[in-house]
This record gives sequence, C-alpha cells and structure tokens, in this order.
Amino acid sequence: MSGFRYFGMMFFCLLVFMGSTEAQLQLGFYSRSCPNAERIVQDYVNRHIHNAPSLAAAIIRMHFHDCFVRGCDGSVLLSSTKKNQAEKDAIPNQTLRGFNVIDAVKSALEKKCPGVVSCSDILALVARDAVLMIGGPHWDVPTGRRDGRVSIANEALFNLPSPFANITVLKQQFSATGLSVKDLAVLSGGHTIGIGHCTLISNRLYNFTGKGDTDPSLDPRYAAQLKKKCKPGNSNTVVEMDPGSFKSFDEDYYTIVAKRRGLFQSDSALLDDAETRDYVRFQSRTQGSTFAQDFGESMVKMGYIGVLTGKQGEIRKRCAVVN
Ligand code: HEM
Ligand SMILES: *[C@@H]1O[C@H](CO)[C@@H](O)[C@H](O)[C@H]1NC(C)=O
Ligand SMILES: *[C@@H]1O[C@H](CO)[C@@H](O)[C@H](O)[C@H]1NC(C)=O
Ligand SMILES: CC(=O)N[C@H]1CO[C@H](CO)[C@@H](O)[C@@H]1O
Repeated sequence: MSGFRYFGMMFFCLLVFMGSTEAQLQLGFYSRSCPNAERIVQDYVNRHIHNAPSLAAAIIRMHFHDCFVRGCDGSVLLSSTKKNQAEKDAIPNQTLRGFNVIDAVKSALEKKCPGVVSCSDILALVARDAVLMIGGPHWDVPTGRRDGRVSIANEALFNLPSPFANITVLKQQFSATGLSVKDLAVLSGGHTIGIGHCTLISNRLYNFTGKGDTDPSLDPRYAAQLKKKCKPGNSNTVVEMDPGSFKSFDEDYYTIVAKRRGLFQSDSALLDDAETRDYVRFQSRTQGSTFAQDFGESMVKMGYIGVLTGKQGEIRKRCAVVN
C-alpha cells in the first residue's frame, strides 16, 4: 500500500471514529419519537404559506440568522428578558418576521408529541418546505438539533453579514462558520425572493462617498429607477430584491447581479471575486442550471453549523423562552 493510500485510510478511520463518539444529525430523526413530525410541518406550510409567499422569505432568512449566530440552535427565536437582550432585538433582526409561523407549528407538534421536536429543527424544516411551496427545490433535512439556552443581541450584530459588507468580509464571515466561497455565492441566491428596506441602499443611491454621489457599481439606469421608489430619508419603504418575481424562488437573482442590479452592496460584491463572479455568470448564462441542486446542498451544510445534539441543550416547550 502506498504511503498516501495508507494515510488516506487512517484518516478515514479517524473520521468514522470521531463520528461515532458524538451524536449527529440524521435523516428522519423523529421517525420513531414523532413519526408524523415532518408531515405536520409540511401541512402547516402548505396551508398557510401558500397564501402568503412573503412569509417564505421571512422564514428562510430567519433560519440563516439562526445558524450564523451560535449555530442552528433556535437562539434567534428567544425573546429578550429583563436581564438579557436577545438576538431578536439586535439591529439586523429588526426586520425579521414570521415568528408566529414557528410558534404555530410548534404548538401543532406539541399537541401530538410533547417535548420531542426542537424549535431549531422546526425552523430548518419550515424553511425547506416554504422554499418548495414557492417554486424552489426540495432537499432532505437531517434533524436531531437541540435548542440552545443562550441568545445575545451583540453576537447577532457581529456575526451576521451586513448589506454594506465587501467581498473580503463576506468570505471571512462565511468561512468562520465553515461555509465555502461557493456556499456564499449559492446562498446569496436566497435573495431571489423577498424585500429590502430603502434605508439600506440610500447611501448607494444618494451619498456613496459622501459627495452626494451614486455607487458606480450599480447600473445607472437601475439606480435611477430605485431613486424613484426610495426617496432620501424614507425609512419605511421597501423594494423587491428580484423585481417582478420576488415571490417565486427562481434563478433570476444571478441574472440581476450579473447585470449590476443587485440590491445591496453585498449582492454586487459577488462580482468582485473570481470564484463568486464565475458562479453568478454561470447561473445567469445557463438559466440556473445547477442552482436548485446547489441551493439544497448549501442549505443542508448551513443547517449543520454549530448544532447541539445528543444531550446538549434542550427541547424547548415554547420557542420564545428557555424551559
Ligand atoms: C451574504 C450575506 C447576506 C447579507 C448581507 C444579507 C442581507 C440581507 C438584508 C439586509 C435583507 C433585507 C432586510 C430588510 O430590509 O427587510 C435581506 C433579506 C433577505 N435575505 Fe439576506 N443576506 C445575506 C444572505 C442571505 C442568505 C444566506 C439567505 C438565505 C439562504 C438570505 C435570505 C434572505 C431573504 C429570503 C430575504 C428577504 C426577507 C423578507 O422578505 O422579509 N440572505 N438579507
Ligand atoms: C472591506 O471592508 C473592511 C471592513 O469594513 C475593510 O477593513 C477592508 O479594507 C475592505 N476591503 C476592501 C478590499 O475594500
Ligand atoms: C453625505 O455624506 C457626507 C459625509 O459623510 C455628509 O457630510 C453629508 O451631509 C451627506 N449628505 C447628505 C445629503 O446626507
Ligand atoms: C422581530 C423582532 O423581535 N424585532 C425586534 C428587533 O430589534 C428591535 C430593536 O433593535 C425591536 O424593536 C424589534 O421589535
């Protein structure tokens, strides 16, 4: 056996060994303890998101915000207490919506199987089902996450990518969670649905370098259209991130970004790195030939970030408070 193969074999055994010492996520984790868990989630989503596609956007974003701060442990769902300001109340979370959806699914599950299904798994499952509901891909969600007991507003502020971030910072933040540059390009495609607040682009439109100028990386014609919707100082208005199809999960995002019409600086930034730029151009040129598949894979990867399993954490009874 060559040295290289021998080393490879040792490495493989080590991985298997490490895997066996700690609990892992697995497909169908609840198949015995709550056999209909995934069905119950899906039924709720089918009945409620169908009529409110904007909620799908809200939930996907919430899952992302959960995973990027302390891992996918449902910490984003916890409410602040007298002594503690929770992630929910951090600035990037001001615009999170859809907490009532998670609460409703949780109570449906508590009725069937009390104390079994974690809030963090519910979030991952609802996000998956919601994407499917609005025309996106389906992927299998490994489950078995447990809920954390800690949620700290400041951590959300530091760990969540900002819409003003450049590509260097975005790559750093993704890599800090174990996600790759490709994952960054793929998951940014989540911006194919939903809305953004004008306040987050007013600098791009009106005062990019402090001289009353417009961000040169934004298509000037698109900037002019956006200025009609987003007047200076206007704080409540929102614009569609994927104009015309912000309710359907498709590959338009990449066409938009390739045309320099990404809404946020963080969207435009994907054109500033060879790998992310190639991904954007490839999806745009091939009508998203691999996007659906890629998105499912990257969402599964994201869903593994810092998970609590086995005896760690707890199964919350109500998603907004620790037991
Ligand atoms: C790459 C770094 C990212 C940045 C800087 C970023 C930033 C933002 C911002 C600022 C908003 C607008 C919030 C508002 O004004 O209401 C937003 C919305 C959204 N983001 Fe991201 N995001 C990023 C990645 C992601 C990822 C990975 C996903 C999911 C896979 C995602 C899904 C969404 C969705 C669905 C919305 C629309 C929410 C709604 O309609 O309520 N984003 N994002
Ligand atoms: C990216 O942003 C960071 C933080 O704002 C800054 O320190 C860095 O110089 C920027 N990098 C580039 C290439 O602009
Ligand atoms: C533009 O930015 C500069 C520098 O930050 C600031 O002095 C000026 O007041 C801003 N102009 C407007 C219209 O906000
Ligand atoms: C949904 C939610 O809880 N939003 C909160 C986010 O944080 C701000 C304060 O920064 C609160 O006012 C919001 O209620």
